[in-house]
Amino acid sequence: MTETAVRDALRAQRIEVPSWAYGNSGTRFKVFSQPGVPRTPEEKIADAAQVHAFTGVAPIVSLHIPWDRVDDFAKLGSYAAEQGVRIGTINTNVFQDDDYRLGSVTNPDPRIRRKALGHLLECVDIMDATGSADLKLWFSDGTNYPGQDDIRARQDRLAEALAATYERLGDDQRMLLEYKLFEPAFYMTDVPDWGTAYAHCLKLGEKAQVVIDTGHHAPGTNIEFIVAFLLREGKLGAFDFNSRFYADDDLMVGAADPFQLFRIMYEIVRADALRPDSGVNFMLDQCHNIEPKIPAQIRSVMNVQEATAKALLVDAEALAAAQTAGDVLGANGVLMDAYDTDVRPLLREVRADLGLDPEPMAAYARSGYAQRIAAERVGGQQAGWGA
Ligand code: PSV
Ligand code: MN
Ligand code: MN
Repeated sequence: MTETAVRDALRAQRIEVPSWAYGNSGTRFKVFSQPGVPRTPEEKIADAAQVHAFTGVAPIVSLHIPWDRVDDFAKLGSYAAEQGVRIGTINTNVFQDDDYRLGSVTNPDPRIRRKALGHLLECVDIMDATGSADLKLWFSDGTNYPGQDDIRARQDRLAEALAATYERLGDDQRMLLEYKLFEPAFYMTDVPDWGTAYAHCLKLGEKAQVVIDTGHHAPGTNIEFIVAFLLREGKLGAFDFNSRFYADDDLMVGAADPFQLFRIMYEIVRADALRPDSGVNFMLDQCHNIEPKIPAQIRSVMNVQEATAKALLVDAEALAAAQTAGDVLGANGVLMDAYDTDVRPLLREVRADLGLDPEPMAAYARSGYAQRIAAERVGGQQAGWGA
């Protein structure tokens, strides 16, 4: 790839940020409050707009319903536009009500299954109002003990709810099915892995695709293989980016393992799936429990940019030649050369080309926004509260 093509690709890159990253969060032991956190969906969008203002590549904000429920979603869309961003994926939530103790769409009780499906369909109504193209489905459904419920019957119930939701989608809308190995269910999860998600999506049709949340695998899983496979099958719909040392840690992407992020982005570049119109959506799904939230999102966007820049710098011709020749060390060396490149000067130039400060973290810190919101906002919400 020529240097111009690399720069063009980096300028055109798009990363979606989650509304919930700006609220207070924590673990089951403690939710820490921070000064200035948003009290409303509008304030979350305003904070997200800061991330775009300083990086130039994050103009889309994901909503989570009901955490971001408002009376008038079209109006929220207009508000986002005034802030210089737009509303993206609508994330469903069938996991926080008492009713969902034994599951949502796979619950043995048909009344609760109907309630959960009602929520999924309502989220498509919201997409109609916001102009969103993607519905993200994550189910906490599963069981804690062997014998607790019938694994096969639960798959049938899941398939039924997915089919009903799929039917409701408009022509330009997709549903994205996210899998997760465990948690909150500890024995069996109804959508535990990419294979299960893929099989359901394949049956549903073209508008159903798989979401890879990078924190949702067993330790040691080769995530870039899953990326390559799903891309080849045209079934990779989106990423929830974050990083993890142990389980679903939701730490900043690229913090725990920048090399893994590079390997993932290399498969994206290899499949020409970086383009904003490729059908792959790159979203952050993170919680900033102890660090300030807006800078953490800016840092995360920069981490994705750095991994992407390195992936774009892989000498594809040299790599193919070494692979064809069976030159194991040569091929590995080509990849590592790209990974070992310091791409920060290149990214500074890309930002300057976009009319931005080359150092987004420092520029945000100087802007005074953090001090302003701390003074203006009292009683900020916990992420996932206010439903
Ligand atoms: C579940 O762990 C998950 O990754 C899903 O994407 C949820 O919607 C999200 O976290 C909530 O933060
Ligand atoms: Mn996720
Ligand atoms: Mn998660």
